[in-house]
Amino acid sequence: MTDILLTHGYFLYEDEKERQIMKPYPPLGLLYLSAYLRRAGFAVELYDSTLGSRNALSERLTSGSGRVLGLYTNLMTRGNVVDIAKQASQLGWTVVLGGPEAANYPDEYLGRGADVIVVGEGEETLTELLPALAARGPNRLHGVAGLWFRDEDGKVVQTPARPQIADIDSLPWPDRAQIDITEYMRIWKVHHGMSSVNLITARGCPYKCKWCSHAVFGYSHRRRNAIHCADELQAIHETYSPDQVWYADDVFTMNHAWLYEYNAELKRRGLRLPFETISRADRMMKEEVLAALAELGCYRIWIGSESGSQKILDAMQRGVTVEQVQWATHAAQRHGIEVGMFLMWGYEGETLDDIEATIDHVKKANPNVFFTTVAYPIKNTPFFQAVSDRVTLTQDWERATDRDWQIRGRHSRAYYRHADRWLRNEVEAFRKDAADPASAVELRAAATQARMALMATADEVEV
Ligand code: B12
Ligand code: SF4
Repeated sequence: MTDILLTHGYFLYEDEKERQIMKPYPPLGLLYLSAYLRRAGFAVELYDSTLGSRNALSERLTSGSGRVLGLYTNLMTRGNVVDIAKQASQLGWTVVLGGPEAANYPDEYLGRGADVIVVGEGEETLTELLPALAARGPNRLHGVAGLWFRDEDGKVVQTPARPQIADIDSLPWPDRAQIDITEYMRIWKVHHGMSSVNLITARGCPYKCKWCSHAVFGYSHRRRNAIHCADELQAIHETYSPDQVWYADDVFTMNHAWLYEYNAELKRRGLRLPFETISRADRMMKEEVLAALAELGCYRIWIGSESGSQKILDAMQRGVTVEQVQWATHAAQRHGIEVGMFLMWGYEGETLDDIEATIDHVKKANPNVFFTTVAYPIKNTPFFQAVSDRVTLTQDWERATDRDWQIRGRHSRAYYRHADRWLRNEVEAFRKDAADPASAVELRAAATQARMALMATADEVEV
């Protein structure tokens, strides 16, 4: 009999936006758990909802023959997780939640089908929790660290925090054999002409950007041994032969000595797989780092640029300067690496001047691609704490996400849509200036119009 059925609440085929993008990746957290629990002797089943369907999962839950359901949660999948947890609970499953979202809302989830919430890394906690559940049920778990649960009187209890896994090299690699990696690769190939597989070389980030969730790994940064990472990459190459990989680390270039060692090891093996990854500009401020990235096969790096206003970057506690982002962008491009940039509108204190500074910054940096988002306060982040007395949800908690918080006094979503149009037209005009001056004039007119529309909505604020 299965000791635990692991799954999550994300279904690619329900996600219209992602169906346009079609760059799905396997759920690494669940794959890590599966590998660890199997090694410890547990019978683990994994249902990968990304490529599955609600009906198939529902049938699996109905067919019984399981005892414990483990669900990964993040802020986007709340509604689905609640539906699955409620159904499973009614069918007699003990429902355990983990991942970055559940521990932010213990009362809410425990009141909606969940029996236990695991805080932080799941490997060691589940290894202790599964036998404890079998022996004592879900209401007498006081001795197991890293949990939220309800005791026999219905009181919500939090057990002491579990220390983080000190040696992450002791962990087995993600259990990729349990899911259909080739289907992910097929989807990639059909839509992008290249197949891709993900892996991570470190856990956690020590930086303190105020809007970023550190719910799982805290402020630790634990890096895997470069040789072990090279072994995993080689195994991925030999087993699946993807055209590229994605290092899903928080900050891939955090440790330069590690980067050079990894590069040397891959060179020694003659292994070079093109890849995309994410980093911070201040960790890319050396030509050698960019040269190593290029040698390793990095063809695109994503930088969290967030704002072109130093005042806003400082308010975010980002620890980066506007000039660093511009330098790192140009330097990466010089080394043949494309730059993708993430930008954020509407952070606390942002004024029209700051928006203008951001537009000016994107023109100066001129990344190959950029995405914008309106800042949203994730529960238990310093940003959330700062605005917590001004936030409201206009929908039921279980149908909303942390992206739906309205912040009293902040500009409307329409205002930021105009900011976006202004930015895109202005940057496009700047790019066309020399080659196609006529379209640059048109784009600039559209930018001016967007700016005026933004000014016209300046008094509309969230309530
Ligand atoms: C890669 C990544 C993505 C990829 C995901 C693709 C994929 N399938 O891998 C993409 C780019 C698509 C993505 C998108 C988004 N992401 Co993202 N992402 C990450 C990132 C950088 C790494 C994820 C990862 O692989 N981690 C490594 C594994 C080992 O860790 P893990 O998954 O947390 O698993 C461990 C524990 O959580 C726990 N655990 C996990 N599952 C379970 C289940 C059970 C039962 C138990 C007991 C324990 C448990 O044990 C695991 C092993 O220790 C994380 C940050 C991070 N470092 O984790 C952000 C992160 C998860 N993303 C985040 C966000 C906000 C998003 C978006 C909402 C962004 C957006 N605005 O659109 C979207 C949501 C997408 C969606 N529809 O679900 C936030 C989540 C915050 C929150 N409270 O939910 C994070 C934490 C970033 C941050 N620091 O703020 N993301
Ligand atoms: S945004 Fe990036 S650099 Fe900042 S704390 Fe989060 S993971 Fe670290």
